[in-house]
Amino acid sequence: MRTALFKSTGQVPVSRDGEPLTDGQISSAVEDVLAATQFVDIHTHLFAPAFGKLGLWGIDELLTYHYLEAEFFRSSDTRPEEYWSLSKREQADVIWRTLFVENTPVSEATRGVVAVLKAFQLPTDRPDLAEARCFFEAQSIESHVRRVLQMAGVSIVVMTNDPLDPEEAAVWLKGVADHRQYRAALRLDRILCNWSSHWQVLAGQGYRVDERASGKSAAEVRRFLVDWYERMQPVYMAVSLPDTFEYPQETVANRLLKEAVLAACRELDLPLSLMIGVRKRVNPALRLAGDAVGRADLRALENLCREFPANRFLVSVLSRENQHELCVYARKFSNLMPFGCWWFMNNPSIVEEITRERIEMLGTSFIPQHSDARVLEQVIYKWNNTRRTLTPILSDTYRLLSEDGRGVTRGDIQRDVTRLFRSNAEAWTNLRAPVSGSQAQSS
Ligand code: FIX
Ligand code: ZN
Repeated sequence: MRTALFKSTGQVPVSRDGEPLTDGQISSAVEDVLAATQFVDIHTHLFAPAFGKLGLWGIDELLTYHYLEAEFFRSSDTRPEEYWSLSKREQADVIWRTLFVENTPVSEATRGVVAVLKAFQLPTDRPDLAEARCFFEAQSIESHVRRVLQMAGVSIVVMTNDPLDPEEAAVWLKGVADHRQYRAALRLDRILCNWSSHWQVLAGQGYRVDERASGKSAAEVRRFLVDWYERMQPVYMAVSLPDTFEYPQETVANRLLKEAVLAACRELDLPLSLMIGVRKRVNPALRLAGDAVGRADLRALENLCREFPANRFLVSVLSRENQHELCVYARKFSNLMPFGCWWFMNNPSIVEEITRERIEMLGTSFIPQHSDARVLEQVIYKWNNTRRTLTPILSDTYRLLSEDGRGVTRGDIQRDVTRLFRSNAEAWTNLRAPVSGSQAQSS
């Protein structure tokens, strides 16, 4: 089947909106519409060029992606501590040799690197990285970003921005130009999941907080969030929560969640993104590659949606077993928006199951995917894989509808794909609001 790669035509093929499509026409219409529609990438770890070295790109970063590091340790005798002592280039070389030369790159993450090389017409079977390095080293980041997002069919990328990361905070405090294709998301993990190690940073910045988050602490954290809202103009606030997350429960984190974060989100009209189910560092030796998954008790989410009907919750769960429950909860709470097939879920076999059950239970009222890209060029393979996986799913859906008695037009398909991959996200966040930063870069 032709891969529905994003085409740079920039316009949707002429639509014969009024004519119901025949079964034979449905699949190619779905493929065309997916290929020609620019998507919003609602969650990534990418950074706009103005953030300098915080933004990862190029072949060495692609190969040292923590997904590939986890796979590397399974196919090499190299011990983690030996690997961590290597330079970035040496790490990339040993991963390339082990996973792409000595073994066939059949996993999702290795095949993704192959797809990126192919997208730039680079050889995908060389014994070393010389030619690829030469190509990426010749790119200038501004034009490379434009080209990569255009190849991926992505118009807007939402970053993950941590005001308590000293390196990133310094960039924001110096003043950073807006980029029309990147928007911020205010990340709260250090506040909600590691208060004991970070409350002093806020105290040091003049916020009257203490370790037990007593007294005015919650109000002061809310003031901290509003201050960073002014700087970042985030489209949502976000936190990744463990599988053990419970609500209600008398904890400092839950008090700050309720009295500072949810209150600030209502004040600023922002959704809160909850990413639930991670088990951090189950194997610390693998560092970022050492995280795993646990099934969460989603009654915590049920309680939050019911107790805070004026808040909007943008939710992704990491356990496959939690996906069906998330769909059911989305049917019960219209302030709950499921999004993405997160991390260990972002594999075609599981994306297919999750997406089919979401369409069956939610229609088009959800956000099917995000890339979670950490390295710029990953959006190329992650989003074209999404187009490839979604084509048969949406085609089957429309064929069933047609069989059951309602014809489907290209206009229907365009409306649905736009809702799934753009307007659901835009309606839930500030994405439609123009960035009001100092100067929006022209690029
Ligand atoms: O919490 C998160 O945003 C996770 O997506 C990351 O911590 C994780 O490392 C990742 O990049 C998964 O794709
Ligand atoms: Zn992420």
